Amino acid sequence: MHIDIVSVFPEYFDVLKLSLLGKAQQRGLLTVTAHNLRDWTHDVHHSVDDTPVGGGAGMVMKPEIWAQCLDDIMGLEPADFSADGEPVLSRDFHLVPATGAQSPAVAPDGQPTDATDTHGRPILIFPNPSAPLFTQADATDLSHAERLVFGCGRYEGIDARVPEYYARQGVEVREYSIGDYVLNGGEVAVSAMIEAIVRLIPGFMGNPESIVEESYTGDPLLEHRQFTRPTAWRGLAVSDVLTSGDHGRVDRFRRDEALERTSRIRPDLIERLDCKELSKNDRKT
Ligand code: 6GU
Repeated sequence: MHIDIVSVFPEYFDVLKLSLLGKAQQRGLLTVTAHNLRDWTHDVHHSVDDTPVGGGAGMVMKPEIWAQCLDDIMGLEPADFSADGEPVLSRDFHLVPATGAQSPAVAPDGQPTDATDTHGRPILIFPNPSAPLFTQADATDLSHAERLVFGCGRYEGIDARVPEYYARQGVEVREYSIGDYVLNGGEVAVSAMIEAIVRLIPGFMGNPESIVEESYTGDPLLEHRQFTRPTAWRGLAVSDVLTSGDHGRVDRFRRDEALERTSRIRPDLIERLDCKELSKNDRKT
């Protein structure tokens, strides 16, 4: 998988070099390029925003700069709007090799420089607090993509025509929120999404079972609690069931705890549970 990220704070994504994500990059499972949106500005002040049309507080990120940047990264040519009025919708676009954000998609002779399309069609993703929630199902889905491009907005967001334009060009565009709270910009949201997606790439995790058992995968229950030794610590003991060595009882105990915790902490998840997902023993609980 190759991931491009566009942000006015590309250094923010240095954290992706750490830990398991960094190892995945060393092992060649993943490449990440963080681009500075200001590299696509032409004015002395490198300004990327302007006041909102229709008034209101804050600033909105300018569409031209975003489009020049995203065109370059995705190897798209600007659609031709020179003809009178009606936009020309072009659905064919050629992709540049993922390493060369700056490399031209089209050689001087007009031929695409990379017809092999090694990184597949990109999916373009914009973090947006007003968009649908990003879920584990989205992470699983996106973990199969060969190429993702994230555009991080700041201030009051990016001019809404930018995602609209790329969708019209035939690009798969998605917008996601990561929760019902407001962040200053898309960077934290994009980091969270990338971590959720990349750990699902086959070969990423040392122990693939740890993915299967987690909350939100398999059935949508919160996970049971986990303990390690010592079994008695500072006046708190682990349940005898867990030390009994009886795997059947341990499984039942954990399943009951998952059901109980989910009903108490996230009743919305229980309401969404398909009855088929509950076994006969579960219903007794
Ligand atoms: Cl995707 N962006 C911002 N700015 N705030 C958020 C968010 C995204 N998701 C939740 N809050």
